[in-house]
Amino acid sequence: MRMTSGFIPTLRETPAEAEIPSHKLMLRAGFLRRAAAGIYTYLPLSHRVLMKIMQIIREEMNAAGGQEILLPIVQPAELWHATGRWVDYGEEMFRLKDRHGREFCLGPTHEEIITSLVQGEVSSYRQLPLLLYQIQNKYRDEIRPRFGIMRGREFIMKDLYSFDVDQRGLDESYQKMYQAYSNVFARCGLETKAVLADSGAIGGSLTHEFVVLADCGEAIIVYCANCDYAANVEKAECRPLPREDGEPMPLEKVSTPGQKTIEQVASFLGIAPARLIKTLLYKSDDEVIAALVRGDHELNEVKLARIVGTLQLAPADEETILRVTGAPAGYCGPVGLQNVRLIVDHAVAALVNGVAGANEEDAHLLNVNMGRDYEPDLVTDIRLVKAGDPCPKCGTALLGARGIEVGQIFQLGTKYSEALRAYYLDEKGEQKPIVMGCYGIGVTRTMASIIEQHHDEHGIIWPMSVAPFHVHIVSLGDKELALAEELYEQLTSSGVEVLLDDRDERPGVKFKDADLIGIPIRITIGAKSLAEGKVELKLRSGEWEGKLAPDEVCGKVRELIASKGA
Ligand code: 9G3
Repeated sequence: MRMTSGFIPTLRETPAEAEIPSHKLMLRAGFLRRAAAGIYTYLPLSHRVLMKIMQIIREEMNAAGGQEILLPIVQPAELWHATGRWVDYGEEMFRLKDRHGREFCLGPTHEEIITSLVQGEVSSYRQLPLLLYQIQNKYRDEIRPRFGIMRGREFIMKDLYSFDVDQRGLDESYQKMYQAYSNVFARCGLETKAVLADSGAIGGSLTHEFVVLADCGEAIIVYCANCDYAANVEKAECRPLPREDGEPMPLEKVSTPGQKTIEQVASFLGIAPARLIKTLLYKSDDEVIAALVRGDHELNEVKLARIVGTLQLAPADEETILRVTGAPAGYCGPVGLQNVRLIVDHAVAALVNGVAGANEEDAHLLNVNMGRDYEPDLVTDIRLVKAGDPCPKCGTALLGARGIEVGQIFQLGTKYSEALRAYYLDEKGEQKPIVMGCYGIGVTRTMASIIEQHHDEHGIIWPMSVAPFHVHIVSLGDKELALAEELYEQLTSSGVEVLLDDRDERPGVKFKDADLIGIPIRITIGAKSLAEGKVELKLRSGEWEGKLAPDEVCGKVRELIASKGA
C-alpha cells in the first residue's frame, strides 16, 4: 500500500474522549473512527489486523475440531422466551420488531440460536461431539460504553459451542478449548492469564477467563506466584482460618453513641477492625439475609448471590433494617435476630469474643461468640479475597492485578439443551440431554489489548504476527523515491507486506507517523543511504537496527519476519 493513496487519516492531537492508550492510539494512528457511542468504524489498518487475528483464531479452532458457521444476528424472541432470558437481560438487549410486529433482538450471544439449530439436527450419540463456531458481530446496549472498542455496544466475537454426550465429553472439549485459547493469545503476541471465574447469569459451573494484565482492565484478579492458582476476585476462594484461642467471656452491652461505621466503632472501643463482626442485611425475593464478615474484610456479593441462589440480591433498605433489627443501620448484629437467615464467613466463625451491633441504637455487644450467642444457618466462604490473603491451594500470599477479559470459556451443562429440548439417543436408545460448553473470544477487544500490551510513548509496536504490514518504507526525498519503489516492488513480489510512505512530507512527519502506526520493520532511504549505497533497517521494538546494501534488504527482511513468528 502507498500512503499517498492509502486511507490512513493520522492525527497530530489525541481526541479528548479517549482515555486509555489503545483508544488514543487507534484514533491518532488512523485505525478507528467513532460512529456513535460504542459503535466504531474499523479503517483499513485495523481491518488488516482483524483479518490476521481472525485467521489465527480459525486455525486454532479448526485444529481443535471446530467447524465454522455463520449464525443470524437478528434473533426471534421466542427462543429467548423459551430459556427465560428475554426478560433477564432487560435494557442491555437491543430489541426490534419486523413489519408484522414480531419481536426480535440483535444477538448479544448465541446459545439459544445454536441450541435450537442442533435440537433440529442431532438425534444420535453418533453425531457427537460437535464443535460449531462463528466469528460475528455481537450487540449489547452497554449502559456506559467506554475505552473505545474495549467496551463497545457492537463488537466482533468468536463464539464456539461444544455439544457432547456427557460430562466427560465436555471436559475433553473444555480442555481442547483451554489449550486452543492459550495458543491463540500466544500467537497474537498477547500475554494472558487463565483465571477461575464466576459463571454469572449464563449458568453452568466451571468457567475460566483469559485476561490480559493491564491497569485499564476492569477485571480484578488474584494469583499465586508459588502455584498455578489464579482467579477473578468474584470467584477467588480463601482458606478457612483456625478458631482463635481464648475463653468465651460474658456478653456485655456497651454504649456507642453515634458510632456506626467499622472505623468509628473500632476507634471508639479501642479495638482492631478484625475484632468486629460486620452484619450486612440483604433482601432476596421475600427473605431477609444477614451476611456476617469480619470488620477488616469485604463481602463478596457474587458469592452470596450464588449461595442464596438468586440473581436479584439487594442490600436491605433503612425501613427493612429498622423493622428487622429494631435499630437503624450501623447497630446491626446477629444476636437476637428473628426470621433472618444468618450466613457467616469462615473468618467470623473463627472469632472468639467478637464485637457486634446490639440491634439497639447507640449500642454494641462485646464478647459475641457464635454457637452461644447466635446460631448460624450456614458457615461458608463469602469473603472478597484481596492481594495478601493466603492462596487457597498453597497458603502463599496472593498477588493482585487488574486485567482485560479477552476470552471466556464456560461449562454450560444441560441448561440450554433441557430448555430447548436438544436431546440425543444413546447407544441403549435412551433419550439424554446434550451436554454443552460455550467459548468466546473478543476479537476487537483482542486487537485493542495487543496495543495495550505493545506500545510506547511514540505509538503502537505491532507483533509481527498481527501487524497491518511487515515493512514500512520511509523515503525522504524524490531521488530516494526511485530506490524506495524498487525495494517496494522487490519485497512485495516476494510476499512481504509493505507500506510505502511516498508522501511529499517532511522527514519528521514521516517518522512520527511511522512510530505511531507501529509497523515492525522500518526501512529508511535518505540522501546518506544513497551516497553510501546503504539503506537503514530497524525494528520498531528497538531490538535491532543496521545498514544494508539494497540487494541485501530482501533476504534480511524475510529473516526478520521469520524470526518474529509471522
Ligand atoms: C444477553 C445480553 C448480554 C449478555 C448475555 C446475554 C453476557 C450473555 C454471557 C455470555 C456467555 C458466553 C457465548 C460466548 C462466550 C460467552 N452478556 N452473556 O449471555 F442477552 Cl443483552 O455471552 N456466550
